[in-house]
Amino acid sequence: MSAQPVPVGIIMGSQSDWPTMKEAADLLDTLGVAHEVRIVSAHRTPDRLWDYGKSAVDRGLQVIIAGAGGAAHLPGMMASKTRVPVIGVPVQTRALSGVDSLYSIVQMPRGFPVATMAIGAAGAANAALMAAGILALRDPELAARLDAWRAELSASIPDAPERD
Ligand code: RP5
Repeated sequence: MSAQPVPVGIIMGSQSDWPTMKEAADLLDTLGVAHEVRIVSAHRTPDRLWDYGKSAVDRGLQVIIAGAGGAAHLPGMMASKTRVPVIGVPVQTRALSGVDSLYSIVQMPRGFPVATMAIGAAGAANAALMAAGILALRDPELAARLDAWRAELSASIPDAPERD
């Protein structure tokens, strides 16, 4: 019997992106969504990027979360290589606070979209939630887990702020 394909690929340009992208991996773990994690750099490992994108459909990937910082070409290049939806996470940089990453990812030409999240950890977590929402369209059990996660978050928000 062949193993179930892993539906979500989390890729990042560098080991230094991991503290940010871990937010996505942890949230997918919480929601029970199987995923793989790889370092794939648009600039340092372009052949790896090409192979990953070329094989994504055949391997059964349904969503790719791609995080990169600075001249963040990884999500866009991945979107050019596969029709699997790509969710881009701009990693916060020291020099320009991640605005460079955001602009590199968000401003795609017509025809090759990248669903671009917020800069940094919140963006990585939201990428996981977006991926889960896409998969939940055809997975009622995941849909229930995602609804429960959202309800729990809402319930944790107090009605009024604590006043000093
Ligand atoms: C990008 O360059 C990576 O995505 C990372 O955010 C940034 C810096 O990489 P390192 O120099 O820390 O490896 O490709």
